[in-house]
Amino acid sequence: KTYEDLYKFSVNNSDDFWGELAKTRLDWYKPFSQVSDCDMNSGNIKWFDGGKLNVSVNCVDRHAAKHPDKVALIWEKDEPGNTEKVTYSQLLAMVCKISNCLKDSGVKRGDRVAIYMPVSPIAVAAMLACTRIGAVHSVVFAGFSADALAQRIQDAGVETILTTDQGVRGGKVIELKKTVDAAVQKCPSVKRVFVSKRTGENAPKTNLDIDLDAAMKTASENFTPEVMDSEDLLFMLYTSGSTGKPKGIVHTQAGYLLYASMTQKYVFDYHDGDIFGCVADIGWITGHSYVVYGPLSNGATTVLFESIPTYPDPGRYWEMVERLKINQFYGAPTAIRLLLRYGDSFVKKYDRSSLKVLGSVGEPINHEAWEWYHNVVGDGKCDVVDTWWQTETGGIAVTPRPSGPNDKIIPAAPMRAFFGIQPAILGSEQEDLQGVNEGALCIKNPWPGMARTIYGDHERFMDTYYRPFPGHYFSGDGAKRDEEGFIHITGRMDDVLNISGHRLGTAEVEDVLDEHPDVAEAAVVGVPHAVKGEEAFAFVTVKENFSRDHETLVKELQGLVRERIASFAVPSQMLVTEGLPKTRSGKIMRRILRKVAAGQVDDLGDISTLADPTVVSILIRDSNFVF
Ligand code: 6R9
Repeated sequence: KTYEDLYKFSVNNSDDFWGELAKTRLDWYKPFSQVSDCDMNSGNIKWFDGGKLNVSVNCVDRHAAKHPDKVALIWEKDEPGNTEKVTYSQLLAMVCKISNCLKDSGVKRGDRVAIYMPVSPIAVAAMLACTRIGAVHSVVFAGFSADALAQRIQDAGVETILTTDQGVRGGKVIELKKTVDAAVQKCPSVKRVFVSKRTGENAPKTNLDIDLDAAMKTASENFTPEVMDSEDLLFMLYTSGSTGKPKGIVHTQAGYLLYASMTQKYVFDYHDGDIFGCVADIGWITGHSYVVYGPLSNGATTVLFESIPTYPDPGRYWEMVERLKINQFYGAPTAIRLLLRYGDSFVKKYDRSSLKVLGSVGEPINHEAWEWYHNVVGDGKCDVVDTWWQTETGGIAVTPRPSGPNDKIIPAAPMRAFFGIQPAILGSEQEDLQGVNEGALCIKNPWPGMARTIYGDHERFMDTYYRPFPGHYFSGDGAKRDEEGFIHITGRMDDVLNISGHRLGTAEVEDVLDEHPDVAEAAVVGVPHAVKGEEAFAFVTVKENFSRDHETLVKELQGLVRERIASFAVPSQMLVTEGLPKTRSGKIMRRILRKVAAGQVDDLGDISTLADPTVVSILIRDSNFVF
């Protein structure tokens, strides 16, 4: 059968397709009674109902039984060449030990557990231990501030946190335990903080601390896995939306795992024995699906990259590719754009002949970066797969591969739907646009990896994803279809920025800026940036009695954003002005602000609907004083 036949079968006979795969690719305690039971109008979604399984068994035990000495994890620590390997049998022992520690301290099935750790075997084992005991993990990126961590702890009612004393990235120490302690101050729900050693420097201690390494030393290497239902919660992961409050996206056991497993294998043409190198942080969905669950469910060797692309120099990725003989490399366009600026020599001095597939994820990849990735990094020999997907889709949804062996790949577009996915481009009248067209990127049919809800807020889930285009999942992205039917992504349609692949709601930053006692109103827009893709540009108006200098205020505001959210969220430019452009109904006209931010003040477009057109000349005058 051809690829086209198989794709058609997967969408026309979805239950047969996914049912057969679930039976053969996952290990079950009890078979499921129904493949899918999904209603995209009510948002009630069930896959493999009635089935019972355990995710850690599927990711570890079954491989440890077959090939105990196969390497599961290669930890590429911050210092280059400093790797640690963990075999499947060692990983199983670690997972069981942590499971025992969690259970002994009172963590139960269904409890939410926060993980605030660097990319490391202990973090992966902690995630898997949660799945083994049936707890729901919420991994929080270890670059988020104490306030951002506290917000996520409170929203999920977290009682248990796992962290390390410190982290190290690019040679710099990150005070993880200190940050956790500051967050816990605001979170009375927290009962215990497990701390593992990363640097061994003197991290602060509190009476909630449990020394994880010491507890693991005496813990048993056996732990009977909890028998989970297919639709029990597996994990939640916070991501930004268009309001100030991040959303706890919920994924469940069987559907998510099968989808991560299938996409890891077929998008990257993964074969037994390959070394899979996804350089994402485990704090993002890419780390969940393609550092942890996808590769491990397939019994692969997966690389855990703790460092940054330019440490100790811009050859880091390729030196690592040579040394670890990586076969599939999966990274972000922002890193590719950064590295190409340093020229080809940092790439060419390393042997990259092991590489077969190069993946891109997180944001649109521009043509220059795509060509460089293909021609220089891959020597023109590797497939470059620009993969489009989201925290909400669980795994890759639109991607050039899999496809027929002679099917072409065009630069800088995700092109084709993955098996079982029927993308649709919808217009402003909610019509399904056919042929060459541009509109809202939706998915018409349910798939196993789709998110089930927003933790504690199913109404927001429905409002965001299912009500804008009834009967469809709405991604929030725009897309166009070309003459050959291939899909291109045009970018977000909502107020969500993408800064170096990090999703950030403009409203999140505005909320923080508004908190400052001198700020009357704030509006944040995105401006294009050559390396980061986008940057945040903030406009603020001050209260009437404000008389201090603007530069000091801007510094204070930047500090506030760093403290409340994270460094990547700090607006790179700010303008303190006297008024924001608004419509008569009081809506801020972001379109105008985007133009001012981009320096295109001669081309503001239609300003006839402004309540007070004089604001525009004030903005233009003030735009000479951007900090
Ligand atoms: C996996 C991940 C999702 C948003 C998504 C879109 C953007 C991701 C992309 C892409 C163009 C690609 N995005 N991949 N845009 N081309 N190949 O990144 O998840 O952090 O939830 O971000 O990222 O805008 O809606 P997440």
